[in-house]
Amino acid sequence: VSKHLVKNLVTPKQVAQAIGVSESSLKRWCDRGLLTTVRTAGGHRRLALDDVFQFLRQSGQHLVRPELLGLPSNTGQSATVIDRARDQIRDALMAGDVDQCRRIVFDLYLAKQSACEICDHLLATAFHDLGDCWARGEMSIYRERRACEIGFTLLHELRSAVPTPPATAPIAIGGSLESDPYRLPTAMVELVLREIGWQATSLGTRLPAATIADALRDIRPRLLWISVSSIESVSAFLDDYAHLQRVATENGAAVVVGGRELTAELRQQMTYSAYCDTLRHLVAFAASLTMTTEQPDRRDGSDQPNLRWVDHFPPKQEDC
Ligand code: B12
Repeated sequence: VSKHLVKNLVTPKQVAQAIGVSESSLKRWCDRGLLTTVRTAGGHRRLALDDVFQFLRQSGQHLVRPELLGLPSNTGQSATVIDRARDQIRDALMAGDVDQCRRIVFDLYLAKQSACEICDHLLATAFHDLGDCWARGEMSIYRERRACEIGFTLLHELRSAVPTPPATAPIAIGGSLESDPYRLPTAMVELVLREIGWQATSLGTRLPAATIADALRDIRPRLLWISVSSIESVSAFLDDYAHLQRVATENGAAVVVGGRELTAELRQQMTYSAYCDTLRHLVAFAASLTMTTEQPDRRDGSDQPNLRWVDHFPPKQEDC
């Protein structure tokens, strides 16, 4: 991995060789606006890695030397359908084969699967399987922990591949409360919101409610997510959550909750803008928050005022 990959910038030569085209072809694509170049302080042309990934997804160009973009050299040779990749990634996670995992994830991503689908249908499912293996005593704990580290790395890498949200994009923050160490769900929420153009930042796990309240006041996001995969004391959780929900509402943020511990019984004691049991539901809800444009009423063609989708403020309770 070159020093530019660390900064998520690649040279035109790297990209041309990775795709197997001449530098002049690449330059033509840049001139036609298919790829954007930036200049380094020293005046050299560079391409942003997320831009290159979006170009590859849209153009369907194959990588002949994927390693030049930091991907395993055999990228492009595994399944491009999630169903087929599921068993492969579970086995690779169990074996601690990070390169194979990366290849599976990026092959799917380059074949236009969304990060959201990859998280919901590939990674989450693989981790559920790993949990079942662990529970049956068929897998030593170190394999599970190692798989988590790999999962976290992959989410981070996918985060670099999705387009960087514009500075004007709505802001979302979130994480898990004090008794909850589960890192993958909140990292997935961040990734998926970024994929649909939100400036999303996961604050991490095991957060005291007071510090999330500080973040709400300091950052004033449009959306707060709380991921709930583990609860030590139900009453402490409900108190913390109620406090946060109040602060969020006072600061104009919708609250989205999700996670395996949120039983129907628990949810009945909580107020939230949306409960989502998959990331796909989150995408639909987040999109509804930003849907403010005039929608033409095509039903009768009359000159009645257009239907207008407005922000859900004050946030209303909704099960997505
Ligand atoms: C990895 C793991 C751990 C790791 C986590 C490491 C880390 N830093 O993240 C560690 C080592 C901490 C751990 C510990 C324990 N674990 Co554990 N763990 C798992 C495992 C294998 C994967 C968890 C995971 O990340 N899944 C992937 C996520 C992404 O999937 P998900 O939670 O379903 O999330 C999806 C949706 O729910 C939704 N979603 C989730 N959150 C949110 C939030 C929002 C806002 C939205 C919109 C959507 C959303 O989107 C996601 C994508 O679809 C699970 C198995 C499983 N079924 O998940 C067991 C599992 C959860 N663990 C289990 C157990 C028993 C434990 C321990 C009690 C073990 C022990 N004896 O010490 C401890 C408890 C720790 C605690 N304080 O709670 C059991 C729980 C059983 C039960 N009925 O409660 C499971 C189910 C394993 C099993 N099959 O038995 N664990």
